[in-house]
Amino acid sequence: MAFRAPRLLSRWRPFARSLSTNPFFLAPGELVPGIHAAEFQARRARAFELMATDSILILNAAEEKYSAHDIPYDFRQDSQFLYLTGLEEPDAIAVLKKDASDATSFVLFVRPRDAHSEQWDGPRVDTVSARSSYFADDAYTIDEFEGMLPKLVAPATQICITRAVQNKYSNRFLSATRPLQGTHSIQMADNLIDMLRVFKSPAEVAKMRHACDIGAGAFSHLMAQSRPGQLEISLAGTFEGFCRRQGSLRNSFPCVVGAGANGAVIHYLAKRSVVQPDELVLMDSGCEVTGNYVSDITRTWPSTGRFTQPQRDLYMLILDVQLKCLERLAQKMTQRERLTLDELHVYSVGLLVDGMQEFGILPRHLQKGSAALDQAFRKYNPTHLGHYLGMDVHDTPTYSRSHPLQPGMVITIEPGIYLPQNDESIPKEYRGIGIRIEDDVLITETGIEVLTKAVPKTVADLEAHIGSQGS
Ligand SMILES: [Mn+2]
Repeated sequence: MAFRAPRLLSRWRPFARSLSTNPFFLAPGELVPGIHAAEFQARRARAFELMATDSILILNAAEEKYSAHDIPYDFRQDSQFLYLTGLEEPDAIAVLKKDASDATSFVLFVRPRDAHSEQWDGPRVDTVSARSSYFADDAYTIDEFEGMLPKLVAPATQICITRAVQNKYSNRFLSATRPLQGTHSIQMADNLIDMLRVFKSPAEVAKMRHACDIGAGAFSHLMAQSRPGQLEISLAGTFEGFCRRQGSLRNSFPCVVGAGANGAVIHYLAKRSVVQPDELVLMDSGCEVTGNYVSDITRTWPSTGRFTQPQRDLYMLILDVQLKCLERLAQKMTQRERLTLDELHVYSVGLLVDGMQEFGILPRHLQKGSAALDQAFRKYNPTHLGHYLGMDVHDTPTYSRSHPLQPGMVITIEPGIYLPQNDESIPKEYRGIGIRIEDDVLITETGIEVLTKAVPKTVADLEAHIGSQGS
């Protein structure tokens, strides 16, 4: 079935929300809005199935980080920890234990109650609620972890841990596990959890849809107000303000907003320039809703709402490649045929290379499929077509992109081109142009659903939409 380009909304629609609805409201039994404690229990049951007999899996909560004395960064829970526990507190450790007879238990270590700290920072989950609300079989305070760990481990127990952000583990965890390093093998088990996380449950799909709806609404909103003379950082601010108003907790990553040649810098975070007339603006941003679920969207548009000819040439190429990739994906998924992200990437590179040779950006004499042509291409696009998306932006990184795509997965499709201003080997009119178009796509039982389709991307829709609302 051919992919039908979605009808695009010319104006963003605010989400209807009465004063009584709060996106942070927890229904009885939920640990994260929309996700019941029983779902976390079911996830642990699946993790136990994948774990070896006589093994334990130790999960560390994220640590609180500070930007200056006494000034904390916004706390974001470690996604592996959150996925299996539902607990959004720092200073916690979860242990999933499967003993030699395959009996399983879930042990939580949480912060001790502390009236002084709780007066400053709010109430804590204690060992009682760890059992009653989080369904821990056993619960202790975090300072009991070092003493308890040897009791959870038999001589032959396989110890599994997960990656820490920037490989930084807490001193408590390091000193508790150090004595075991001589006697036990310690394995990284992220692949085990990634294997589960890559498939989204219905509750998770609803969270992904929520993050994508808010992100898409924010893009449509800020693009309608976009005009030359704006600071790059102001577009980021408009995005963030819209998302916070809709109940998004934070960005999924710092906004990338690049005007003109800044757009050719793939992860341009500086945002220190002013948008000039006849420049393209490349914006890559996403938001996060409760439970760590994120969106990741990129659009590129002309600052005045009108493309120059060279801009239009390249924009049409990238748009065409993006639509063809979506169409191929839809076809394969509808027919239940095998397709991987890597295969779709290779397909997109073929199309991009053809177009870039046509425009004289890549040497026309280089043979299709040759190493020289591939190398030349990578100079202007070193990125992959897409990645898995979920509780992290570059989600489930241990789950290979050579696995077939299946229902329940969410991926990005984001072809691009990045032509440096100072590269004299490319035609002058194309120098300093950066373009990427990125949508988030859910694989369904019957095909695909583009979760971010409400954001304009065709030339006609962009021309009608950019600057259509004053700010
Ligand atoms: Mn992306």
